[in-house]
Amino acid sequence: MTALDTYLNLRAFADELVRCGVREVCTSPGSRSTPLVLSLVRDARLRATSHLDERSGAFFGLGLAKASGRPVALACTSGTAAANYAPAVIEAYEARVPLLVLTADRPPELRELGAGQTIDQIKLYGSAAKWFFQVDDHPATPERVRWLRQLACRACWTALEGRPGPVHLNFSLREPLVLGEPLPADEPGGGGRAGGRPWVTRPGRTPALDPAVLDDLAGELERRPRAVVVAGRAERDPRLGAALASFAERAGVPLLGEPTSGARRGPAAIAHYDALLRDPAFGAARRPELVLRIGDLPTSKPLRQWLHGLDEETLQVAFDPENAWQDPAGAAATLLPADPRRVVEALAERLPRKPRAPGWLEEWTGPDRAAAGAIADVLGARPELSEPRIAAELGVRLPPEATLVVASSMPIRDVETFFPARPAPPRVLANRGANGIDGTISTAFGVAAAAPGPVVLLIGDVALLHDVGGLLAARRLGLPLAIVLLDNDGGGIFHFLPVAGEGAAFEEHVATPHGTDFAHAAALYGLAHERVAAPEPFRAALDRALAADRATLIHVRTDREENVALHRAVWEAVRAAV
Ligand SMILES: Cc1ncc(C[n+]2csc(CCOP(=O)(O)OP(=O)(O)O)c2C)c(N)n1
Ligand SMILES: [Mg+2]
Repeated sequence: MTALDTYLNLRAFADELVRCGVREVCTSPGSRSTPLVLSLVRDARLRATSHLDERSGAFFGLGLAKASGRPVALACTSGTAAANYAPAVIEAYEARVPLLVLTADRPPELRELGAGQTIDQIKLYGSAAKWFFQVDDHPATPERVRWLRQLACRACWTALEGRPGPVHLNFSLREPLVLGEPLPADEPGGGGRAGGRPWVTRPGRTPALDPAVLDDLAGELERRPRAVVVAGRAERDPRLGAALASFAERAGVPLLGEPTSGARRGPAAIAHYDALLRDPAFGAARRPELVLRIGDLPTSKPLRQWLHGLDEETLQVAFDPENAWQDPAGAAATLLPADPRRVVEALAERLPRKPRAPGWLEEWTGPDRAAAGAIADVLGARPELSEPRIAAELGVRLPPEATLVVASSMPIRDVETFFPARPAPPRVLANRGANGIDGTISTAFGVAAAAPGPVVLLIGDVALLHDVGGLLAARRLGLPLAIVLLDNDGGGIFHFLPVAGEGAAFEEHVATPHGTDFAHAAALYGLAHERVAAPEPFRAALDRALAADRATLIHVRTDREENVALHRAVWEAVRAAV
């Protein structure tokens, strides 16, 4: 086994990834990974970004994969380096994002013998990897090179098909790790297939539409015209939101779409369902006959409780093309393994000209308008910038070509509660597979590297500190990103929970105030820093950040107690108005 063998094998592997549609690789530094990293970054068709910290690098790759819809390759060295990929691998599994996790390892004879930086990397990510394979080294015979091409295809297609997710290949790499001579142009066996085709193609990865299923669903819709559409996070198909909106409008049924569904748009959209459904009487008076569920279950607890509380008279049908089984209450009677966009487009064509349940949609749109008015009154009466106000401002001001990345905790909830419905909303992405607050900065920079327009991140202070090292991407990769930091000096979300009554122990160990001066973080990592306290300066700072060619931290100070009081005032005003 020579370095030439290693590099011939890995060059074919990298070439095959490109043929399968991979365009991005995120590397992290190390020695054992040298042949793997050099083979990937020397393929000029792959864009390579470098990340000091594997945890950030993996979340960056996750953001790239989410925004682009393509599998992204990660490559790192052995030991705890590989273990630092774990949070992003878990999120990718839960959120069903295709990743190719390529880790370097020592050959078997050096394992469990005290060799440096060597840990057990076999199945390191457990059940979070869709597929694990141990790639041992072998001379670059024609058979071996062909097998590596087949392996690369299998890794890519496995990451993409069915329930998408991460695959993990662990490469044994033997010294010498550097090739002292030029790599010959010829490949043993003659190279890949003609015309740049992958060695193995695997068509038909999306489930086909079964006409019988469509007939059944059309029949149910006819029998049960008082239907609602509930749409949660569905990031893989950017055209789904518009299709849902036109279907709901044609059918005359309310569309309860979380902004991450892309479906908070059109005249049937009910933007303020979270506030409305906080009043149990509102939901009780509007029991639907049919619920069509699309994407993940939305975050809103009142919506979840309402869905879970509907009795068996209501038929709940959940589209589940990715085998996600998003139904913790066991309320869905049918899980459809079909592409929801193709189904609603086909269903819309069969609908009568006039909605079958006249007045049903208006039972929702009237209160939604009243809720919007009540919210605007409460927020408008306060001159200062609040967390809800920021979410509402972003919902109105972000251009359609922008992408908003939303952190877990209150940001995702405020965007769900306060984003208005719009004809063409910006794309909204969030790490909601495991609801972690980790890796959010890096994910947003990954999105910024792939999104066609400007990218904004809405994030809390604890989440920012958790991934503060992710800010390095601003300087090292020169990526523009507008970070809107809601700094309430701790975890504001916990003030909504009973634990908030637990005094000093709550404050120190749950809320975790830290007193960080974020201007220093901006200075350390080379971001512009703007501190704003009122709506007009916020809008101006946002416009500047959207136009800038560097990353900006827009810093808003808020107060956790006041934030709870404001949310309660909003909910009360909505209840009174409806
Ligand atoms: C990795 C991880 N650790 C802990 C948690 C639990 N958690 C949920 S929200 C939160 C606080 C977030 O605070 P911040 O980002 O400031 O947002 P805020 O609650 O103030 O809106 C924590 C620690 C989590 N979701 N993920
Ligand atoms: Mg906070």
